[in-house]
Amino acid sequence: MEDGKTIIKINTLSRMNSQFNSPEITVSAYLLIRLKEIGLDHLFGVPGDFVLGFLNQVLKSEIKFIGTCNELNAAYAADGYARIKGIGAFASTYGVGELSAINGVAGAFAERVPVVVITGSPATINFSTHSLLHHTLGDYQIPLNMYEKITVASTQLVSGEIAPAEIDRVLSACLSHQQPVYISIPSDVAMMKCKRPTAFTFPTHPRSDQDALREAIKEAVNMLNKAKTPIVIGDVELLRFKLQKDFADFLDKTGLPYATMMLGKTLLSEQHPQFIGLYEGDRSRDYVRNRVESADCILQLGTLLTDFNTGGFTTKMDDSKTISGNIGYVKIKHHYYENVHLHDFIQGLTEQLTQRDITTLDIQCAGNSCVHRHTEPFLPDASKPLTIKRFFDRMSHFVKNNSIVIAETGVSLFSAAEMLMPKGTTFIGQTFYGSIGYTVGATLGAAMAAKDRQVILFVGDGSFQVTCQDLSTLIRNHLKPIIFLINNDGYTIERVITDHSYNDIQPWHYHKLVDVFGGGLGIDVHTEGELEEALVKSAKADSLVFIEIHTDRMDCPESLRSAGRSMAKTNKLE
Ligand SMILES: Cc1ncc(C[n+]2csc(CCOP(=O)(O)OP(=O)(O)O)c2C)c(N)n1
Ligand SMILES: [Mg+2]
Repeated sequence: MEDGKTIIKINTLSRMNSQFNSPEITVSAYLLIRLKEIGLDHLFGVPGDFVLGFLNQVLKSEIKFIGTCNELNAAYAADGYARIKGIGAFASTYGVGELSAINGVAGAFAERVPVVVITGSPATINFSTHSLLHHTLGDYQIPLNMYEKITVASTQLVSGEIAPAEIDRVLSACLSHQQPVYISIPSDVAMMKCKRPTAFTFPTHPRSDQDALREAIKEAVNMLNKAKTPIVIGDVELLRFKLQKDFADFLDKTGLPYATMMLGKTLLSEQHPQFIGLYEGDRSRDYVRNRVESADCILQLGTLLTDFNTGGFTTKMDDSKTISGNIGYVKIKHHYYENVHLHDFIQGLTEQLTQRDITTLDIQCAGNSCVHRHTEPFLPDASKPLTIKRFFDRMSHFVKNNSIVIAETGVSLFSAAEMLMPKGTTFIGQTFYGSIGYTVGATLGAAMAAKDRQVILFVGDGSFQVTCQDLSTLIRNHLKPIIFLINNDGYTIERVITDHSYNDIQPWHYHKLVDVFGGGLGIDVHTEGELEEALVKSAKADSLVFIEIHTDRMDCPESLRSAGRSMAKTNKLE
């Protein structure tokens, strides 16, 4: 340890390093070596003249460039990749490219996903002459200024001397905050020489204020020990800050039951015997809602109380019974302990709490009460038109252990959230920021990050129309996700708020797109029997599979209707 930081030597430091035997390498090579060290194997992006120098160096490196059809999808792909691998990145050109990606980066900022934005900008001289080059906006600082709002650190590299320290500073911030960062490399700086990197210093967890930590743990342990029906709610910060193991150890030691919120879905395997299901206020299943709301002590760990997480702010968790541990602070009842970090807090609780008698804790495992139960047999009625309920019932039998399930905002997200995921399955949804079209890019990223895992995407027709081009990138890279497109003739999630003609879209023959884009198996499904046939064919296919599911326009889960009612109210549409 040195200054509270752990030095981790990485032996991959690196083919690129040895490619050039001089004591110096280029700024581009320095950045690429660092990205490789922190776990990046693929870089998404779209070329443009200002970034070509950097991309030429990418081609010589150990990092593979994956071209996408547009920069927004590159950002979504980097986000999906980062959710699996712990880091994601994309490269784009100045102005037109990077600004196309901005919505994808904003989503990563909101949901705490570590994405590195690399933009190739005009040569440094142009920043002082303000020459009216293509893609510029007159003021050369505008893109950087815009990105400053949605990143935790940003830099404009100006020379080979300062580039290494700047790159290290920005990448450290990305990892310690688990949020996006922005690196702008002028085209001349990309090829400037700089020093070789020494081993990267990975940021470690910040140190808690020890007195505050001790006091917070003491108070929390007291409350939990006295409680007869305590409940734990684990959520997104545990995922993002990789505290799953600490959380699992805490559950093993105490035997306490836990729920997750939507953003924290599949935080641990949903087959965990202490997992009771999703808690989302009034949108929860009865048992889960009652179990949480009648608990005499609620321990929230890493929760983010967004509208979708809280069922439209309908959660009822009395502050006077609640302990809440978050990144950087603990709140107990109505007071705060500052500078108490989540990992220290969980570890302290684990040390001091003892095993409870689980027979007294009213633990009904989630499989008994979830909406789409894999515990009940599914018997298809061949001629019956498919409904959303039946489709997701079927899917709860179809998804295999260790899959990655991705669900788009809309009927897909609200339904898939109510499936109990099999062991080892990771669930991805942009449940807070909710930018439609996200999942097509995220599927590309996740499939690239985990080639050995089955990736399943549920996406609505409206969302798919936003970003569908990168279906072709999945095909181009021989990736083989199974995509279920829910064709319900438009924006059902908006129809349940208020239904007018602006929710209609042009109907496409979606399943035929695989042919247009160059390969894969496309199947059209209207009935339960056709779905069974499609699933049999998909099992035999050695390619991407695209199954278009037709359902009624207004067919959706009750949780989505409830969300619609609450959005109508919030937006004064009633
Ligand atoms: C980029 C973006 N534009 C607009 C919206 C508003 N919006 C939310 S959901 C939605 C429609 C989604 O339609 P679809 O994918 O067909 O969902 P489903 O019919 O399954 O509910 C729209 C337009 C958004 N969330 N993101
Ligand atoms: Mg739709």
